Amino acid sequence: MEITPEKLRWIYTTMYRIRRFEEVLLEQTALGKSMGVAHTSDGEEAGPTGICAHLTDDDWIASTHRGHGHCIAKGVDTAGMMAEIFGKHTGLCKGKGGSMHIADFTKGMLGANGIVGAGIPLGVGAALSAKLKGDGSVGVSFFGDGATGEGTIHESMNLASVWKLPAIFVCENNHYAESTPVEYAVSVADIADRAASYSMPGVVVDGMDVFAVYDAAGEAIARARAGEGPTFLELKTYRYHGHFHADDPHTYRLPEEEELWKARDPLPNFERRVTEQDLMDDVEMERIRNEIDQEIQDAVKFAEESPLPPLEELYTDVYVNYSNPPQGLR
Ligand SMILES: Cc1ncc(C[n+]2csc(CCOP(=O)(O)OP(=O)(O)O)c2C)c(N)n1
Ligand SMILES: [Mg+2]
Repeated sequence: MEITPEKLRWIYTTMYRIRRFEEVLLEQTALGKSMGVAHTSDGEEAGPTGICAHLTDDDWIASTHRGHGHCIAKGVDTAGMMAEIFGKHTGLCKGKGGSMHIADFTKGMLGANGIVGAGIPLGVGAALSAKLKGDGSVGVSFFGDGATGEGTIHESMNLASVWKLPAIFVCENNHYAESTPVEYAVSVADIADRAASYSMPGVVVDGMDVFAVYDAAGEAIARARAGEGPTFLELKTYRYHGHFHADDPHTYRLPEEEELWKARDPLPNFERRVTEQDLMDDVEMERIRNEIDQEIQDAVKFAEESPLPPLEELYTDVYVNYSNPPQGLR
C-alpha cells in the first residue's frame, strides 16, 4: 500500500513518541512520581501506529489497561497524559483516572480500561453509532490475547457481524496475559481463525512490522467505511517489560525469548527499511528523535509543576456525589 512521505514521518514520530513516553514513564515511576501502576507497551508500537495511521479525530478507538500507545497514536497530548498519570489537576481526566483511564473524546479516544475485555463492546458501540449516523467513521477495539477468553468478545463480534458494523477488532497478541503464556490459555494457534465463526475476515499480521500492520489495517478500515462490515486483525507482538512496572518477567519467561523478539524491534526495522529504500535519512530521523525527547522532557516538567486536584473537587466527576448523596444513602 502506498505511503506518502508525510505519513512515513508521522509513523516514525508516533512509534518513537510511544517508545520514549514509556521509557521516561518507567524512570519516573521508579522515582515515585506517578500514581498507580504503569502497564507499558514498548515492543508493541507498530500496532497502534499502523492502525491509527488510517484514522482521523472523527473515528473512535477503545483501549485497554495497556493504553499509552493507543492514546498517543490517536493524537492524545503527551503532557496531558503524563500529568494524568502523575495524578495532577491538569491531566486529561483532571488527575482522577490515571494510566488506566486516560480518555480524550476530542481525539476519538474512548478510554483506556482497567477491566479486561470491557473496551471491546465500547468500540462496537461507536461503530453502531457511526452506522446509525451514516457519518463514515469507524470504531476500533484494541484488546489483548487474554481478553479473547472474555464473553464480551463473543457478544461484540457476533453483533458487529450480524449488523455489518464498521468495526475493527484488533487483537494485540503479545503472547502473555500477565504471566500466562498464550498457548496455556487459548485453544487455537492463531486467534484470527476464530473470526470465521462470526463470518468476518480474520487476518494474522506481523505486529512487529509497521508496514504489515499499515497494509492490513488499510484494507480492514476501507472495508468498514465501504459498509462491508467488520474485520478481525491479530497482531503477533511482544511486550518488552513485565506485565506492569513492578513485574519481573523472568519469573515466567526466558531472556533468550525476549532477545528473539527484540531482534525484530519495530523501530530499527523501520529505520533499516526506509534507509535502504531512500525514503528517509538518518539526519531526519535523528531530528525527529531529538524533538520527541524534548517533548517528553517538557511533559514531565509540566506534570511535575502542575498542582494536585483541589480538595473541593473530590466529589466532582464521580458517579455518586457523596457531598450531596441520594436519599437512600443519607
Ligand atoms: C475482567 C478482568 N479480569 C482480570 C483482570 C486482571 N488482569 C489485568 S490485565 C490481565 C491480563 C490481560 O492480558 P491480555 O488481554 O493478553 O493483555 P496484555 O496485558 O497482555 O496487554 C488480567 C488477567 C482484570 N483487570 N479484569
Ligand atoms: Mg497479552
